[in-house]
Amino acid sequence: MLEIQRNTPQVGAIAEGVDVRKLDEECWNKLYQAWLDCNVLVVRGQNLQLHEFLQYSRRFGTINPHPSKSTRHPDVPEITLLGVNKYNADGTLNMDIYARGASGWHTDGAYDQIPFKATQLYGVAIPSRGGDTLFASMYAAYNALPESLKQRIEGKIGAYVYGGRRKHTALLNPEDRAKPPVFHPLARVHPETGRKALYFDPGKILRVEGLPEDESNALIDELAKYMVQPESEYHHKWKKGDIVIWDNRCSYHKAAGDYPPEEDRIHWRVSIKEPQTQTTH
Ligand SMILES: O=C(O)CCC(=O)C(=O)O
Ligand SMILES: [Fe+2]
Repeated sequence: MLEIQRNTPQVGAIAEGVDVRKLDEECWNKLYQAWLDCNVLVVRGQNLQLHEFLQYSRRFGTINPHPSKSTRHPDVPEITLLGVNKYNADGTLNMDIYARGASGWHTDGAYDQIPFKATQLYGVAIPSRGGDTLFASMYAAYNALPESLKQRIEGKIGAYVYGGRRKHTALLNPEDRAKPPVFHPLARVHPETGRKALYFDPGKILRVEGLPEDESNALIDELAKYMVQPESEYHHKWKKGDIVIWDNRCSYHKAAGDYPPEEDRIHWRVSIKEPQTQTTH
């Protein structure tokens, strides 16, 4: 029987006692609502083939192949493989693969005009220690801003590219590295919950539109201090067979990136967007 435990007051719901291949409508509605309420939904104990993971993922929206072509599954481009091909030809650790998602708190897909609604991971191989995924709430970040800062960002637009100010594009093919920026408001109302969130990503933002460069950088640094509110954090400790989905419209995340490199840590990942007709930005 489906049991959902809400993990912290703000982020993380853990569901057990359900097989996502055989969900009735009532269970699905409960899972989806828990996800909207808690930003991150964990479903434990699954045993899935690739096509079953894709089928379940499509219930959340449209799956888009990730722009990092070299890390796509060779036969199924909608699936990104995390933690595969971790070693370079000379035997050194490829940090772009090993520490993917670990360089800072972020939200996925801000470099797209329609950013990712959700990212969903399925745990295929889990190391004996380390390798957690950390989450925090963008609603809590917005609520924690002083009133003056809320007013300063109201109506302000951020410009984003994949590599951000550091131009970190190692996982992109050369022909995909020079895309023009896209634009998103810094304070964003979630299209399904109606709650306001601080939407920005220090690793992908280029500038805040309409500000001189030094002021833009100073504002980005100031906002970054509020991204992670301690009471809104959830640290997920992976078990094989876990599915974890996070809402990129209202949560930040980061890989801990601290597992023994000689051990496998492998996930299947899908990037999910809102169907075009539902977008509000
Ligand atoms: O591997 C992880 O724990 C998360 C990595 C990440 O940032 C992502 O998949 O978007
Ligand atoms: Fe990420």
